[in-house]
Amino acid sequence: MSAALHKYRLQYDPKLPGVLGKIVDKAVITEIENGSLYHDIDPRIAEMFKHTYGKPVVGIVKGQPQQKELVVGVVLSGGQAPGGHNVIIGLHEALKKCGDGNRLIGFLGGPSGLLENKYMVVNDKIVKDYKNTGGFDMIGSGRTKLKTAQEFAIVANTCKHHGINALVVIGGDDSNTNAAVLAEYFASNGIAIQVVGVPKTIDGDLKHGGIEISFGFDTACKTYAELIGNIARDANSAKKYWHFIRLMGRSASHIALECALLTQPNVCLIGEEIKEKKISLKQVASTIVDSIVARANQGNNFGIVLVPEGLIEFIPEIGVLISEINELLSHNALEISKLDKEELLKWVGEHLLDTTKPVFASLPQAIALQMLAERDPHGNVQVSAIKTEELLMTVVQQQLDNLATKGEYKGKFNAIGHFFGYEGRAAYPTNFDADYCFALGHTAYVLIANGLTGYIASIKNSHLSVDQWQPQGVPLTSLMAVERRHGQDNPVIKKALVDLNGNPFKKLVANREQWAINTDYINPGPIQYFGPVEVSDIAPMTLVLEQS
Ligand code: FBP
Repeated sequence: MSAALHKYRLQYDPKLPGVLGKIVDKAVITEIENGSLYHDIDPRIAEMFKHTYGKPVVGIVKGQPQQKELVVGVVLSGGQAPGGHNVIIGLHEALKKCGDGNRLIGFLGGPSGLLENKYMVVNDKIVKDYKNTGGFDMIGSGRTKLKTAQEFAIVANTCKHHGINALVVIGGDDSNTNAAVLAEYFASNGIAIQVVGVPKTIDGDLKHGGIEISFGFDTACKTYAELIGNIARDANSAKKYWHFIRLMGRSASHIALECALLTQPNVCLIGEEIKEKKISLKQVASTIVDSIVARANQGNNFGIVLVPEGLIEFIPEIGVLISEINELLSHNALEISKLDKEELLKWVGEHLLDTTKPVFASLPQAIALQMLAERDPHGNVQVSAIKTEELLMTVVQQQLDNLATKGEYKGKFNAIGHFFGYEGRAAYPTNFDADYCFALGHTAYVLIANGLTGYIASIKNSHLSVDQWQPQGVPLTSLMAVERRHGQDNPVIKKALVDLNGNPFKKLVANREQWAINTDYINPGPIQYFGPVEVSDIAPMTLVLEQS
């Protein structure tokens, strides 16, 4: 805690749009949009959320001072994302500005803190060391999913015990799904506790019409891009390694795409494209092989390949295999729990459909085992534990060996695998994330003070300068779909995947043939917190390309 940077980050005052900075105590909501919001929503969502469905997007304008005294609970949920502390501090500051009796209670270790009533009162003393810092260590986080009516009742009791009027859930798609379900539970049971979400995830996939970006994406991508840029420069200096770099992001490839736009690697695979075009594992490997051969012909036996961690699920034959394994594991949990690793491999191999058996059998054993690892509490396969870069390195090596036997490849292939994920989740937030999170915390306060529930805080025009940001509230049910998880149909917030018609992907497509052959790497360098705004206050490239 004593590093010089830490001291200077504590002194940074996050910027706020006027309506939140100067008049937060008089901020009221105004309806912005309703009609078009629910066009594509599965009709079952209206049935599942009878009390919270169908509300409008709301904006924030100047009105009358708020009167009510508020006790607010806050919980961090899911994986770390830089900026989470600033959401809490933004909420705390707004509560402080708007009433001496207002209080903020942080539940510890994620949603389980609500079940176990583990908490701390957030006050000036607590927050003083956390302003503009990364990580979630102020109150901790966790992945507990609140599922049963019994758990919801416990949460209600915990909140009543503290006199809580509203709960703020800072989380990704799964956690905000939890927030929506909890808001509906409270509303349908006549419990006067509001629930408001805040969009968090480095994955960048909690992004829909009303939500332009989730916090943490910017800092995580800039951290990875620095590392990729350094590796690319090392590769171009030593000229002897191909680096296969897998990047976090669970399903969506937003992180890989943003990092590619920032660093210009030789190959960047996009899971969504591979799924759409039904590209097989062999064909994915041949794309890389084409670049390796072309570069070897110029004497360049080195290069950079970016691999999104969710790629494995998007390769059609492996996606089918994973869905089948998900169903098998969820329907036979008891039988499977008694098996050791070898027995489990054999059991799954025997119980798969005849069409998928050969795909499973063709995988290196280590990868097959990684695919069978325990699902997370939301039923997701843990893609961060599957070493897709190594699978690709193996298949690429096989294809190069074949070409070499035919005399069609004479280069040298030395591959090194990397995985960047945890390295970026607790970094000091960029100025963009620091400001964005502080504004989201204030926005959550305004939604609560105006009596809303089942909403998520968001900022419109976030690609522009902070004075042009427009805070708003988006109804959570407008983001929802019905999906199959744990072998059942459940309401979930749709993950926003890479849009193949969107500007960021088009920019990659326009350049990737050149990047595959040339050495056009960009080394963006480390995140800058001070200095000219062109280096310290840059919005994520994906956001800028999408919004402009
Ligand atoms: P959230 O969706 O909760 O923000 O987490 C995202 C993520 O960082 C993914 O990129 C990654 O696959 C996963 O969490 C890793 O989970 P864990 O922290 O449990 O290892």
